[in-house]
Amino acid sequence: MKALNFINGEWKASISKQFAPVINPANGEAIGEVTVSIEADVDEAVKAAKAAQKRWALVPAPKRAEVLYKVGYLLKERKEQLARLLTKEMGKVIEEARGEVQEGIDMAFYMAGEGRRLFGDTTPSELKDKFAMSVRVPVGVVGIITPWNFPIAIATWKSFPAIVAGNAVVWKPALETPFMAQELAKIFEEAGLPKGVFNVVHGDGPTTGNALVEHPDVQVISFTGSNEVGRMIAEKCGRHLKKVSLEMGGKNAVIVMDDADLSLAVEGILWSAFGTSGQRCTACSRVIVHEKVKEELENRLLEAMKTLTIGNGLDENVKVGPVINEEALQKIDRYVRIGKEEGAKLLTGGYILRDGEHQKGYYYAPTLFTDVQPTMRIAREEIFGPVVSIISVSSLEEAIAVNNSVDYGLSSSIFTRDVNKVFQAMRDLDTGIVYVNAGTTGAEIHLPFGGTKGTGNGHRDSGVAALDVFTEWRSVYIDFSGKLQRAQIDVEE
Ligand code: UN1
Repeated sequence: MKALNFINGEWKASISKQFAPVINPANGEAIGEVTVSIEADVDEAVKAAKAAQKRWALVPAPKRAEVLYKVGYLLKERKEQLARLLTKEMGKVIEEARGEVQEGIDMAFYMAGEGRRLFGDTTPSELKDKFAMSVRVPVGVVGIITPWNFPIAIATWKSFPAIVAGNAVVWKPALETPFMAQELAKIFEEAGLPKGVFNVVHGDGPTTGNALVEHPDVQVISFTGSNEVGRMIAEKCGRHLKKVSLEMGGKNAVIVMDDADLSLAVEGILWSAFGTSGQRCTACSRVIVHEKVKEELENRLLEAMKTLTIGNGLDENVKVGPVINEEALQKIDRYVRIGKEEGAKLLTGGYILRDGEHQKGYYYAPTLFTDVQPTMRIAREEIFGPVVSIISVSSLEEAIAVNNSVDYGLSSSIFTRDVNKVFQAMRDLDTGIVYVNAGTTGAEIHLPFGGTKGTGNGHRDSGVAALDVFTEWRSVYIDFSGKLQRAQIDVEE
């Protein structure tokens, strides 16, 4: 299998002629290769996008939406096939891969519906015989840069609203997971999207991603990835006065109060901490527990973690798949060492699996630390692996303060049966997403997705909020008085 660039409706290798191997993290085997692009490829894609966008913007939005409906049906038809390929290139277990493709399907139908809305506002004018309104207009060429952990869903959150709003897209997927991009481009092609409206350029961040960020004809950058890279992109976009939307991870906590349903809390923690092997921006990596139920929760968690079968995600019985590569394994392991050095108590896990069938892939044992202090690095920094830190508190106020003490603000959750605590948490937890009696993962696509503080820069993916990233407001005044009416001057006192 070869992943190629998709530029102006044509499949082509990069001018560089360079290819990189694509590795299945479950067994270390190469499943194909991907073309590695340079600036000239990006420039070609942007030029094509720029020309196509002018025509696309003139297509009525409900007609643009029809393409998205077709995309939705094609995704639905191919759900199983796509999910299997996704598991092979990224490693997540098949059930979650199906869930990820489902997110894309949901996003297609949701955004197709927006094609008949794209609401503006009509506002009273201060003057007689005059209409005032604001309408959404497309921004132009949108550059999308996405990570490997959700190789198709995140791209749909960004490209579907961009396209329905009348923009053209140049997408740089992660080099680790190029085949989902390939499949999405094919689907757009089959759905009849005009050439050049959706383009894919494979490559690395420093060259290909950077070329997109620096290109003068790209008006918006929408990025999901690390905080470090996001900040660099924001600086560059700032210099070019380019609109930028950033989603950069989290240090998400589940709060368990002393009145919580502990069985439910254990299920919620297990799913959101070890699903996708902890490699979600929304993954639970802290458990903030009331001291009265700490020991019981720990025991129940330890018991439940024994049921986590680890292996190749294509096996339906496997609950935890591999992490993406050796570098990720080493990073997670480093954090475990840091945790031990900081004085946290390791309850289980804390090692790389090197036995039998695990030997060839990249597997990390689900890991639980307790007696963690909120100031420790393992409680503050994003590990992006199956590692959870338990922090004990004595009140809801303290739990909220600990939750809010990190630099990130993506997702949080509280398990409690007390309605007053629910509302207090909803008001005071400083995150873009708050769950009550559920884990920290599982955001639905018709709600805004993103966070506060180091998680982002105030924009949101998904939901109707995504349209704010991909449109500009145009204010229009229509005077039918037949006279020159001067605003602020010709007003009756
Ligand atoms: C991510 O990890 O970047 O809410 C996205 C969730 C998923 C999306 C996660 N729907 O966990």
